Amino acid sequence: MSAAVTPIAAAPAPSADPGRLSAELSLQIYDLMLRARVLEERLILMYKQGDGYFWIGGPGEEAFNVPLGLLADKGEGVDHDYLHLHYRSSGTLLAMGADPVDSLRQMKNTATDPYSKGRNFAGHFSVRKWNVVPVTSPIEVQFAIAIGTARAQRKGTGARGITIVQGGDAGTAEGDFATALVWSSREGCELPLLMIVTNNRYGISTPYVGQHGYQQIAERGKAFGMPTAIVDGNDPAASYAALQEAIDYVRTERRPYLLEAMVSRLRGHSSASGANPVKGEPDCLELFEQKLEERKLLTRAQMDQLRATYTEELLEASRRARGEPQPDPRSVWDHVFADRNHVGGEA
Ligand SMILES: Cc1ncc(C[n+]2csc(CCOP(=O)(O)OP(=O)(O)O)c2C)c(N)n1
Repeated sequence: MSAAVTPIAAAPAPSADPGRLSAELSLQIYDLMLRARVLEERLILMYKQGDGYFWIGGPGEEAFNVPLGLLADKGEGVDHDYLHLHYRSSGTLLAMGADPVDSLRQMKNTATDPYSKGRNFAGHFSVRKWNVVPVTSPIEVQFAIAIGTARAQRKGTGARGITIVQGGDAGTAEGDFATALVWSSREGCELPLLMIVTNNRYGISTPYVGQHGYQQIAERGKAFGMPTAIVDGNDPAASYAALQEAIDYVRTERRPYLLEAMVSRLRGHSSASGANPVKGEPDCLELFEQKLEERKLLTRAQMDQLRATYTEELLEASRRARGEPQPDPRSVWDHVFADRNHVGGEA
């Protein structure tokens, strides 16, 4: 028996006037964007000074990732949102209330790193009490993993939370992305899954045009009957509005939604490509600062002062992190599934 095909939902257009954020929300978002940027700058410096082995992170994604962290319903279990994030999600974590010092600990691989106990590299968050599922280094696998939590929250289960999964544009070429499109949209089994693609138009050094035969990744959602939207991820007001609309839809309808945010990559791919400032990319922080000045919400001097304060605080914190202990070698088998008796560890 052939099932009726659900008509393709009209894509909610990015709002022509994404709305001005209130003064209070503007200042809150700015503060978090600035703190996220200064954190990434400190992490890069730590890497360059030999206090870490690798850097990857989110300079250029703050205007989108901070609103995401503010809008997600934070908590543990199916009644709250599950977040399967990307390795560029520092702004989201800070907006959820993470302590930036914990990112410094992860960079220094200290035993005090709460995300991986000194075992993973920068940006690989994991927070059980907030449903932040461990960030993976293999790209895009989070899109297949997210199906699991979304199924636990599907219509009929009574769960109130939704599942949010985020990855980059190049990763969508992996089968995991198609898997998420298929599994989330099956008629009668739709999943409350918000799929987010933060499109910086590069996969390491592969340009977008060299990999995709379509203009926008969001277009792929239309074939699966789900609403799609494209947003300027360098604009926090537009991002906040687009995320609010997408999250409200998934939460209420318990069906999937594909949101593509156009973002910048301000320090290149990672430390592997130097992590140096990149010219010619719009900088969301600078653009937002101009708006705040125009609206007379902050002066240039106040913003400079705030930046200097956060920079100093994180310099101090990085010195403290440097003195914290490294993991005890005997803990190497903790938190892994492997049975130490079968892999040659101490009995
Ligand atoms: C399965 C897999 N293949 C290849 C890699 C190597 N790799 C790491 S990041 C990356 C590019 C990812 O680009 P994109 O998905 O656009 O995300 P971005 O890093 O640009 O945010 C690649 C190919 C990997 N980590 N995992």
